[in-house]
Amino acid sequence: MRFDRLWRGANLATLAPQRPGIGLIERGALGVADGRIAFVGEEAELPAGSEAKEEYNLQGRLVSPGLIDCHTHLVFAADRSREFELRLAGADYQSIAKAGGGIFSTVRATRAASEELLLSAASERLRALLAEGVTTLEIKSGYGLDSETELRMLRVARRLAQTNRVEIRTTLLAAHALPPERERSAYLAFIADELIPQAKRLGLADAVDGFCEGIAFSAAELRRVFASARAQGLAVKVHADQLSDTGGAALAAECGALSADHLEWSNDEGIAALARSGTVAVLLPGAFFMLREQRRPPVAALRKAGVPIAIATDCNPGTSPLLSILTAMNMAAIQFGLTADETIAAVTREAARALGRGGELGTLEIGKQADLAVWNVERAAELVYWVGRNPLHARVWRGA
Ligand code: DI6
Ligand code: FE
Repeated sequence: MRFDRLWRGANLATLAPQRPGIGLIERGALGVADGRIAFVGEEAELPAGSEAKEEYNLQGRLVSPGLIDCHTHLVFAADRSREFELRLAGADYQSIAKAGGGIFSTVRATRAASEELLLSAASERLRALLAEGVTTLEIKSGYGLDSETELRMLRVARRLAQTNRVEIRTTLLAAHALPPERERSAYLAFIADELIPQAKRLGLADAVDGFCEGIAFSAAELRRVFASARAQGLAVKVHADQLSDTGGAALAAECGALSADHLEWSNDEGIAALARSGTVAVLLPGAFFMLREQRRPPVAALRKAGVPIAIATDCNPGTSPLLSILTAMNMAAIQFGLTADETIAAVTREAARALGRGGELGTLEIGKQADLAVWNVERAAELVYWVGRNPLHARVWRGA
């Protein structure tokens, strides 16, 4: 076989579903051609006469699929450290939002920010994620709540993908909160009938998300938004049951959502429905940590029902100013009780599914995009174990 690049002497965390655990192959080799994986297996099984333009001996380093951060709000203006101070002094998140702070303070700042300013702020955040081996991420809008700013946020997300070696999936989250100047049903009609078709026409959105919560929108209200998304051929994602049980999981399943995210308060019927619809549960330990939540997502029930579990940073200025997917992994294991193997699958194979990219990304299998992370660790569990160590040795995107 002829490869563009060949890595030998690797421990491969393939995440191939037919192998147990993380699908470890010791003394492995991985060859790429035209940006895709062309060989993955034991070095001893490399076909005789294999040649590569470039060859590396990894001396026992671990190779995993490039990490996937499947839920971020990376594009926004201004931080919310002032509100953080108020919360440290005893205020709570929902009352700050009700008093016009919270999400709305970021909306005001983001509306006032130029595209270039949003781009440079988000670029810096993106660099932190890439430095930890992230090769794909999702970015949501949701701090504009008007067409001009929502589309500007999505354009920034698209531009980030043009200037960095990374894949970015974009999600329209206009249904994040009701803007103070709008009437509820008129705003929802505007999202469903104008903004979603416009974002689709401009090629700016891959998916549509909505915040199903007491302080945001009800399941009944979001149904109309998601129906429009489906009609436009866009995927659906749902912020579901984060602060209370509002039937978000069941709504996600009903709308054929790729993912239902947060899920701290999801009930048993909702979980059963997610299992039936094949919707991925995206757990967000950063928000749980920052809000000092007490109620954990129902990991045991999700596991028992066979719902795939992903983890993401939820990077946002209000509830999860977290720019480390590795830290999110440790938090998910410690706070939510995931095993190390589940945690690694949650930021690779399952995160790819949460973005509708499971066919192309998230495992080391022949034919998939050659997005890899090479780690200075002997054992994969170290990726979950260390807090604040970044053992990334190299990041490979599309084979290079
Ligand atoms: N859930 C969250 O935790 C964030 N959005 C959401 O839907 C918080 C957004 C913010 O406070 O800025
Ligand atoms: Fe979020």
